[in-house]
Amino acid sequence: MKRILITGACGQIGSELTPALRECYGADNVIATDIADPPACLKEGGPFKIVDCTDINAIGWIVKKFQADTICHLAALLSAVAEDKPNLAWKVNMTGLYNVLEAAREYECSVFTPSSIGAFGPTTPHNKTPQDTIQRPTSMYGVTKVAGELLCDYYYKRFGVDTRGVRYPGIISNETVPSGGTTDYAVHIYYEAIKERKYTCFLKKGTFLDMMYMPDAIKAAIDVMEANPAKLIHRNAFNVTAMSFPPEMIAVEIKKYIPEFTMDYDVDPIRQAIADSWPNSMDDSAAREEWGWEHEYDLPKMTKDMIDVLTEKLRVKT
Ligand code: AKB
Repeated sequence: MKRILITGACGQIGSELTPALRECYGADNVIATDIADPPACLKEGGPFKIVDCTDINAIGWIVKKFQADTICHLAALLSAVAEDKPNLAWKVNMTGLYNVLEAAREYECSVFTPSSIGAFGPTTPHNKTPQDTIQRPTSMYGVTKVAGELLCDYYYKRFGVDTRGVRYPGIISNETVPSGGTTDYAVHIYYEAIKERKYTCFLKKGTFLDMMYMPDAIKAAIDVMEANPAKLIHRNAFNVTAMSFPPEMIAVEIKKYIPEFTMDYDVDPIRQAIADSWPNSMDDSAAREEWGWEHEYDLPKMTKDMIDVLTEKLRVKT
């Protein structure tokens, strides 16, 4: 039976991965942690503790006290905010991961931690980006993601810690709005389309990026953690993707449900430069071959679901 500790549980992924793990493994076996106060559903759905992963003693203490055997380490700063606050990004993304790996080594836990398309850079092949390829990112976020991938490989090889991970693309979801990321526009656009019938995009037309709907992102995390280790050639940082599109393609899909929707552009040079350095589309065949990764949602199916869910949710709120 697993005893899972989650860091960054109040973030975009954590707020949906936590209930999914509680459903799979039992609410009492999954402790959510964050530095932020949790929403009621996280607090009431199972154990919750305020824990700062940059504090090595706090992480070690909670792992020991909860008798965790698995850590899902999600606490991290996203790309745009990391560019704005590189010192803090290093502290949260690198010190936080190091502390988690040390606790995992001491208390014999396995670790799932996500990497990102941000681990690639301008010299990486942009189309069908291979699993193993050039990784010379030019953002602080990317630097921490590549270093994190390597650190996880190191802890596996050197200390036998069962580390696993995926390189997530932009994740689109309707529970918690992401902030500080480059792919956030692909979430904001749905909220604004429903509320305002218009959206101003901070990335320019033609900017292709890999994306994934949250239910697939949750499935990827659980499937890679459950994968048969004997079949894994890679361990950390599997490319996983579900779709690739530029902003104008989401707008076309949204217009099928909201015909009066319009989009214009006010490009943010920082986020545009980050997006331009990332792949247009990744090759995720290693994940498909080694642990049977399969996505369910493409752009039309996701758009229908996002519009249905958010129409209901935003109506309730107003
Ligand atoms: C970001 O935009 O920073 C993240 C990511 C792709 O890692 N969503």
